[in-house]
Amino acid sequence: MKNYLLCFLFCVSLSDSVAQAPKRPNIIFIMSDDHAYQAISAYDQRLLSTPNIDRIAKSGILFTNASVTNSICAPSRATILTGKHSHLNGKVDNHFPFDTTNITFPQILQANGYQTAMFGKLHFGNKPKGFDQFKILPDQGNYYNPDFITKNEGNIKVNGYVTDIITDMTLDWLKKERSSEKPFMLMYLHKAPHRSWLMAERHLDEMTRKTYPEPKTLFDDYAGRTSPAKEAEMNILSSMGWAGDNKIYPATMDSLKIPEIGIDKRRFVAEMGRLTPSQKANFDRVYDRINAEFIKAYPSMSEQDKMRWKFQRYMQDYLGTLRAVDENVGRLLDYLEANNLMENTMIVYTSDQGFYLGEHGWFDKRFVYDESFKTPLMVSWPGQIKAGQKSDALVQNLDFAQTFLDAAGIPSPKDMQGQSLIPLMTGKSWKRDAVYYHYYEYPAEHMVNRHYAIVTKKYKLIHYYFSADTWELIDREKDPLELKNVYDDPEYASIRKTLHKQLDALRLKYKDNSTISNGYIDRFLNDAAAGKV
Ligand code: SGN
Ligand code: CA
Repeated sequence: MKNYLLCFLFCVSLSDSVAQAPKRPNIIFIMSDDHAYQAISAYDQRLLSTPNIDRIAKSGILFTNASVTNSICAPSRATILTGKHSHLNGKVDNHFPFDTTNITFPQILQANGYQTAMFGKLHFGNKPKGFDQFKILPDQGNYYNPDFITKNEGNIKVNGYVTDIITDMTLDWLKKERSSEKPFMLMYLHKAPHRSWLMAERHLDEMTRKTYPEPKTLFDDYAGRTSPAKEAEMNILSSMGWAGDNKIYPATMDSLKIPEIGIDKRRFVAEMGRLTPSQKANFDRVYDRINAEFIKAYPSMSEQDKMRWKFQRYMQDYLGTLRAVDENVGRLLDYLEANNLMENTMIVYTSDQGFYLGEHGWFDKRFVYDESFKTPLMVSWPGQIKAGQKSDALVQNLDFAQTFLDAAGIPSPKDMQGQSLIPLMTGKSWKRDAVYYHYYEYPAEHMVNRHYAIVTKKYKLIHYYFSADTWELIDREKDPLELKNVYDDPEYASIRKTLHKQLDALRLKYKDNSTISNGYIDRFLNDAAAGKV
């Protein structure tokens, strides 16, 4: 704590000199929630065209190996803000409030003369520090007619669609509140495409008629890996709700005698209950059609057919929410262009983690396997970052804080654990051979066992350690679909030994000796006893 403060004061004391430096850049951090890189056309054209998000990649750099340190929402956000791994910033899981004694990069930027604002999803259980303005969703927020916690107006409810509203708020701030005297740092944080995947009314007709290619591993039987993959509760067929997720009416489920998965029907009813009569009429029209077709098809469906049907419905809704994200990113970029704000602005597009779009039969995230461990990342900064670059460097969400401080010419606190990406993005030398990963939220929704891992460009060495105690070694080059654990294969004996050594060194470097002792389990059990989980 003392260190944080010392560093904070040190950085503040720099503000006088730094404030005079010419042209400190504006920083716009755009982040969506659960946006898989497979659903961005700059990465992959099979699923969705995202021409506006792609504009950022085209005018800057696209990272193909960006990853998170802990693939879950609030912990990822805490790592982004603090530049520290979860075990040091304390936000190991989604359940408990963020420790606001942490010093975050927005606080440092603000103290050094930046105007700061945040709009959208934070998911911390408390208000952000270091912001001149904020309007944030409480907890996960809602897609329709959402509530907001605001800095100056208390709690408000705004009618409309969340992705449009967050953008309206952001543009309003740029137009009416932005100071021409100061550089700004703006966090523009979408709720979409988070579950329960409600798209904007204007996309319903078009997006619910599309079909999508299935991933190669949709019918993964998890045979090649240790038990956590099989035990996770995120298989589309067995864990995705017919009502809450796929929008089959509870009455349709009853008439077809389809068993409910979790509190699936209640989730659907609650979502629909938020709609205004005119919004509801639009959804009813589309859902009536889907239900009528389903009632005809269901009696002759095999288990494989059901999986295929659910996958298609999932893709329609998930990708449907992203249509509005892309349109709204376009609105923001258009505004910046029209107002000469592109030139001296660093723009980042990323997600709080990746997401499974049917790979391994899954939805959700949490695992260190690629689709949730990796996250989309692209950065533009005209004049500083050359357009049209691609990098496969092992960068992480851990690096944002130091990157932004570096861009502003402010030294980073010594206890931040990332690395500024500016040398890398501007063609100077930058090196990292391996990254560290640690996921904790178990037992919890989706039941992904705790694990930590070292990831290099060639291998992953993973230790699952709570409900199971198993090791996995994945050869990323030979087995890009990550289906085969070669930990006990004699051919990999020496690689295994080297990776174990590297992993030990990385845990030491990042000061992580925590496994079950992080206290999460005790808090979880207490919460469960109090009926909060
Ligand atoms: C909700 C979702 C989960 C999701 C978590 C965490 N269930 O609980 O599927 O894993 O959020 O997501 S839901 O039925 O309530 O939609 S995170 O992005 O916030 O970490
Ligand atoms: Ca998320």
